[in-house]
Amino acid sequence: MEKMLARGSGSSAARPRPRAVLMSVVAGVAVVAATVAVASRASAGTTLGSAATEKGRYFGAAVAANKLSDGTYVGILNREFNMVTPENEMKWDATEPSQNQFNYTNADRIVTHAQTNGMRVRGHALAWHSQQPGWAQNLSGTALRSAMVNHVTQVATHYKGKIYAWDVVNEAFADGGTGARRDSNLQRTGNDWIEVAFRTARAADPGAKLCYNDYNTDGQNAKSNAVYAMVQDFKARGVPIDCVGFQSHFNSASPVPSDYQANLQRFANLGVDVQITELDIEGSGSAQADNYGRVVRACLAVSRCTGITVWGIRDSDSWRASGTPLLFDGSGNKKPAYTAALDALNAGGGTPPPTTTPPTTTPPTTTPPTTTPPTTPPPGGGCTASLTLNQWQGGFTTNVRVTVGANPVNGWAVTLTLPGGATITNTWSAQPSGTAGTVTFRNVSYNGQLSAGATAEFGFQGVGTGPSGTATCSAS
Ligand code: G2I
Repeated sequence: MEKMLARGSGSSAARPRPRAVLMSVVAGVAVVAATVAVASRASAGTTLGSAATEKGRYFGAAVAANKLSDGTYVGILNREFNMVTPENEMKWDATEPSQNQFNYTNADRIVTHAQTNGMRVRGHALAWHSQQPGWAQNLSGTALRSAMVNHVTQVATHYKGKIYAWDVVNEAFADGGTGARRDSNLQRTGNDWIEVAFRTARAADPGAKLCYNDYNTDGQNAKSNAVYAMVQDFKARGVPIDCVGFQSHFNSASPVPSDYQANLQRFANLGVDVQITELDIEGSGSAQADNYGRVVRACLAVSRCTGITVWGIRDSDSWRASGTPLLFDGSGNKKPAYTAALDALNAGGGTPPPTTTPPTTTPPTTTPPTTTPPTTPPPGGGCTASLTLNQWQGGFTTNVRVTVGANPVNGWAVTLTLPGGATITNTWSAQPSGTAGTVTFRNVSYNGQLSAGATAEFGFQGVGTGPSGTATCSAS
């Protein structure tokens, strides 16, 4: 108020001029009105993130690691958004440029930025036909299937506990009216590649919501019907899936569908969360603003629509920059579309915010641990090993927990026998003696020295039937 008076009263501040007095009175009325409003309903959010939070949702943006040094960009990101999706940095070509050589540098920068600034992270994307590294593009059959399982396991394990939701599989259905799967090297490994990816992701990070994500599925059509049937089937058979992402890239050729909300709702009715994951709407002015308002209202009207992510921050950051599809202009100014989105978030009504049910932490198809992990260290030194098996048609992942007894150890070895026909394709955090039959897994350099009662975990995956039952553990 003092600033307003100073600006409005020119050189004479001692005695307010009539206009300044009027402003004081108007401001006083505004304060009273605001107080009444606060008393009757939740206060309006002043940013996209805070307004969405008041509706029990998040508002996110796709973020590029190389823009985190741009002050304007980071200023808007930190002020407005409370969820981030790495735009390219978690994709297969970025995280595993050579087979089994992982590079998390740029993705880690985004995750660290998010954590430091109180934002959550949507992981994007574990298995996708596009943006594969060259070595994966050249694989097929069992080799590609194993590489995919390894990739999902390694990346989801690296980010375990840090990801709100993973786009486990992206864009696996074809466009057009067939409702068929998209042809790709992954699809040619067998129709079950999607459920294998989901089961593998669940085994690696049981706390992350697992999503299927696609475009041109925003309204009811042959493609979204096919995704719907897949989700329905996964739910019926206990394949772990928690959410469906609707990319929502809109333009004049692909406008916001009239049945957008109804389509979100029918998926939600299958028992999954729905999310708007890559929103951008080409255009400008009030037409663009109206469309953004419609999208936000559709999400708010569906109680299991847990949040909205826009695919970039400023128009100049967009993959479709020429279509000026985002909420901030190239200089970082708020566009009418921003105001429409914020106003829609702040408007009354809508259904109650979604319940924040955590994903089921036990994969429905996971065999429970064959030995109960000891709650107290085994007496008299040594170690014990417990196995958790995640089995699917044709393949498995086994996680092993080593627990040290009453004396510290310098190393450990776990021996188990694989059923006939089973072959290990990949091991992490241990060194195996072989790939079939009776195999001994020894500690690697960083997890051999353990204090009394401490635990270490390692795992392996393979084709065929995985081992269950007990494993012997010996300490040195
Ligand atoms: O295509 C829009 C999106 C559709 N849904 C899945 C998203 O992952 C996808 O994102 C876009 C990124 O926004 C682009 O930034 O995916 C494109 C690739 O499919 C990304 O473009 C690529 C360029 O094609 C590359 O030349 C470039 O090296 O971005 C790379 C990194 O800047």
